[in-house]
Amino acid sequence: MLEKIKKFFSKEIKEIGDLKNLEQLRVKYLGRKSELTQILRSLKNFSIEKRRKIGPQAQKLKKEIEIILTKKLKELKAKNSKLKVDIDITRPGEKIKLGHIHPLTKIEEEIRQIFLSMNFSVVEGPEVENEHYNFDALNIPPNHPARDMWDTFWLKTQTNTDYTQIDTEGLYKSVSSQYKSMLLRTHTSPVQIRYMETHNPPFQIIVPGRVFRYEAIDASHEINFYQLEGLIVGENVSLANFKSVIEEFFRKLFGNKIEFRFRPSYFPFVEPGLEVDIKLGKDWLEIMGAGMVHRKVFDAVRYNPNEVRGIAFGVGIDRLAMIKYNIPDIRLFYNGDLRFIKQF
Ligand code: YSA
Repeated sequence: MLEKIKKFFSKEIKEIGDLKNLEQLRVKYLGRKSELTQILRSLKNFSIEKRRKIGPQAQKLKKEIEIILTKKLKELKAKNSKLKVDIDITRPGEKIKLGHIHPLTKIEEEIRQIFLSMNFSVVEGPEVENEHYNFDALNIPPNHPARDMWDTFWLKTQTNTDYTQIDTEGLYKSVSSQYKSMLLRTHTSPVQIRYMETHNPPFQIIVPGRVFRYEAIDASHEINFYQLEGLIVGENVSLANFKSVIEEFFRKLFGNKIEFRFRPSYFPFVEPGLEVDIKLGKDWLEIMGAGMVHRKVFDAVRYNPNEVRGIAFGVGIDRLAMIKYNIPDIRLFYNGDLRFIKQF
């Protein structure tokens, strides 16, 4: 009898596919009116011998059936919960939030691509610099009046006290030829020196990067902004090369409508020096300093000034972005207003 119950149960459980049928099966085999329950209940009417024989077997079968039913119950529940996730087409979709690329990142990438297409290599340098690379090697020795062109964030370092001191007028004064005062770079030009120290001409590079100046903020000046340095060094490099590179760069970045002009200027690390302005409405906006690399700069990196010539430029990336995207105030780039960023 028990064998028969076991056989039928084993067969039927295999065909169960949902919770309702499983419950019916449980009632059929373990319910009050089930054959097994009847057997267990009638044990008391059996002889002792029979009771001893059938009792444990019936209990064992009951346990087995319970275990199998529980296992099946778990299986069906797990299947059901998976099904719900997969097929609940009434659930509202989740909106995917897309980030935006900052306009300065966007224009920098575009500028990189333009110069890469003109065979320039992209180089980077440190934002925390020392006085030697930011000034001295660029022909701006201590106390040179041109240092005032770059209002500097100086950093307090231990080496400062070793090699520099504050003089009677409260000015920073170098007391050793090996001084190494640290600062936040005021322009990307120090990377010119770093690159030339470790590479031989001919080459043409650009250096995009963040720079810092301790100066008053207004619509076109920030204390933290971005520059792109350019440097071409070779045997027959001239200002004509500079003009053609810059013209092509502007045409690729702004299209043919842009109006710009070259104007004589002064930087200690070039001779001659010039600046480039772009026309904005009725006004001109200064965007770039440039010139022929000064002999003293070549001396500092141990190039022979009689053998090589170079042109260099430093352009404000923020100003280029202001022109390209028609942004009236540089501060918009840095105030973190998402309404502004989301337009790009
Ligand atoms: C000049 C000659 C070279 O051979 C190479 C590079 C240079 C540029 C030089 N290193 C320099 O920094 N010149 S600069 O002070 O006139 O700055 C260059 C450009 O950076 C400016 O034309 C302007 O576009 C941008 N700039 C300067 N100060 C800024 C600024 N942009 C935003 N905020 C400021 N405070």
